[in-house]
Amino acid sequence: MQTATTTYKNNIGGKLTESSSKDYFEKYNPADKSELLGKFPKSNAKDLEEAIKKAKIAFEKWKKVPAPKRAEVLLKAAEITTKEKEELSQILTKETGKPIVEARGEIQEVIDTYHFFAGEGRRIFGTTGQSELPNKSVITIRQPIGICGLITAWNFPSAVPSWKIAPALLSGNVVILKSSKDAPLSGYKLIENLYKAGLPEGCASVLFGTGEFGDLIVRHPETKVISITGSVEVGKMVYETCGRMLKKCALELGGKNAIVALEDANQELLLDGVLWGAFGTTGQRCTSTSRLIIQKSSWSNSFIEKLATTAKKLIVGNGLNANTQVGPLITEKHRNNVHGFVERAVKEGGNVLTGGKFLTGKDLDKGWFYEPTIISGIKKDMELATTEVFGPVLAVIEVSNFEEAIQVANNVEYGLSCAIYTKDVNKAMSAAHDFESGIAYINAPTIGAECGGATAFGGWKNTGNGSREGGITALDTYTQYKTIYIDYSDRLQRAQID
Ligand code: UN1
Repeated sequence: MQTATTTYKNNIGGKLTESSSKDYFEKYNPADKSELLGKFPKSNAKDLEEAIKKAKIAFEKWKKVPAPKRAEVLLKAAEITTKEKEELSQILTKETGKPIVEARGEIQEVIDTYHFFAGEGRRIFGTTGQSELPNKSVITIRQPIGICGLITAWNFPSAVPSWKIAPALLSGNVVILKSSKDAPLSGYKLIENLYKAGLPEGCASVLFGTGEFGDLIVRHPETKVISITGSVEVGKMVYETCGRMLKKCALELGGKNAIVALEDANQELLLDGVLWGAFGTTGQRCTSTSRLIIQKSSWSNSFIEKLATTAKKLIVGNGLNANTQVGPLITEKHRNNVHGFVERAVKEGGNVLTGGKFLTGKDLDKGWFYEPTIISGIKKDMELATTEVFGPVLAVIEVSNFEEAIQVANNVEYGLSCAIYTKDVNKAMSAAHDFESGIAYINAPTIGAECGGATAFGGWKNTGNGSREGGITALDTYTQYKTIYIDYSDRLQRAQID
């Protein structure tokens, strides 16, 4: 059946506006490459100028709205998202290929993020200090910064933009989102729902395009904060530009995350954890488990065999089928990239225990499906042990003891998420402290970060530049401090002199 294709427009400050480029790109379903999901504008510099103009005007008003009032928009948006959860999840599955249960999880993450930051509207705490002088007070408050340029990836096109949008708006900023060209509709829906929730005109825009367009946002002198989720390579370029412009910048980049399995691990728990960590979201999370660092033991060989036979049974297919466990890769190009890693790993001496091939067959021919892949015999310095694949490929690295396991886990340029499976509390806590990563898990895989007060999402080393998302520390990206001195002595008091 032929259905009419929707041609989407830029949403500039709440108004659907045709791009002055009059040019469009097409977005297809990765599980069914014949299904065109929509045409999206190739936004250009003129569109950005328009969004900036509206954002500047909106900022002057929005920053003066009390934070608890700003929070009400997020609460309302959470309510709307809850009502539309199923529809938004279906869109997400069609755009990214992720299984529908995972899509529902991601939309829930948007709702949770809105709830959490709405609560922060009653806090956004600063600090109070003690003056050195009598009859004088000192307080430090947080204030918004201005227009925030938000650039996000296709793998979490709803949740990750919400991690940026919610704290940015809540603290009084205005935002311009570039939705990823490989998953543009989810970001479009996020902005649409914020306006349905009562966001004033101009406070948010969504534009579309490639990295080149993203670069225009980064370089624009009126964007005062840049937050980007993407590759290390792109992150370095963005950081350089922001550095030259002294612009605030938050980077959330790649990962090469490891599960360390010690000889006393609960094997059943480990099996489930590794499968979920490595093949959930088809390995396309920056937190995906891409290395299993396993201590040689009486059971390690049989465990690795069992892991491979269980991975082979995972149901790969269209994420809209309720029984699908693993979806497709996002594009043909990405599938070729992933396969390239496998081929090179084999050349370097890796043994493919399962997978390593494109999946073919009736429905599988329709999309970019790839077999869940496990490769053993990987040594700590090989490409597959050190470079992010962003696909369903798990490298198995055998080690002799706990110390070696930690060394191998840390032997990468990235530092996002590491996990340890053990019943020994001393080793578990030592590992959690010694992992060079922003997130550590004990007896749980490397994926599935939550949002809320105690949580902070972000990485060490080349995974980022110290900023955090998802929890209260996200406010550090979107606020600047001001220290206010109140002198009620009615006389000149000279600090450090009188
Ligand atoms: C990402 O892949 O960019 O912790 C984010 C997780 C998810 C978020 C992943 N909540 O796995």
